[in-house]
Amino acid sequence: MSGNLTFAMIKPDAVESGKSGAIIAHLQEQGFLVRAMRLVRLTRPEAEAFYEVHRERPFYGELVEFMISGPAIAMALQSSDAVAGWRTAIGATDPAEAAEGTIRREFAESKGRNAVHGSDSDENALREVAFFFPERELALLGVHLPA
Ligand code: IDP
Ligand code: MG
Repeated sequence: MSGNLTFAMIKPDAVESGKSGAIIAHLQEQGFLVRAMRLVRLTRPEAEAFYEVHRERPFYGELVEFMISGPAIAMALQSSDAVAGWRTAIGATDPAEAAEGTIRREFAESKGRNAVHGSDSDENALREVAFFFPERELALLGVHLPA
């Protein structure tokens, strides 16, 4: 069964260029509910850990540098089938390949500086929400992650 929560991030390129408001408006219009949100500045160890799965990829160093280059916005989003729904809404990794109407097509600069993040599985969505939001804060917001 697919869960109703996913983890999203507005990446430093989009925050820096003032696109956060438009991206949040867009996702809310598409029916995603913001259940938790925080402006964050990732440390190098945090960015390295968040993207640990890509450590051996050639773009890892560039990705980490980009993710620590400025503030980002971390969000827990709710919708039915949230992980797949949000991946569809953001579009392909490379904005040049992203479908018309997707967030990356509209707001991303390049394959690396691509405006938004979306979890790729329910398991990673829970891991990523927990990475950014303390359990106590989630509980106060009425968000309860499965154990
Ligand atoms: P995803 O964000 O669409 O899931 P992944 O393949 O998981 O894409 O890559 C994670 C992030 O790494 C991408 O969103 C992008 O910021 C960056 N990235 C991926 N491929 C490249 C590349 O070829 N050059 C530079 N950065 C890349
Ligand atoms: Mg990915």
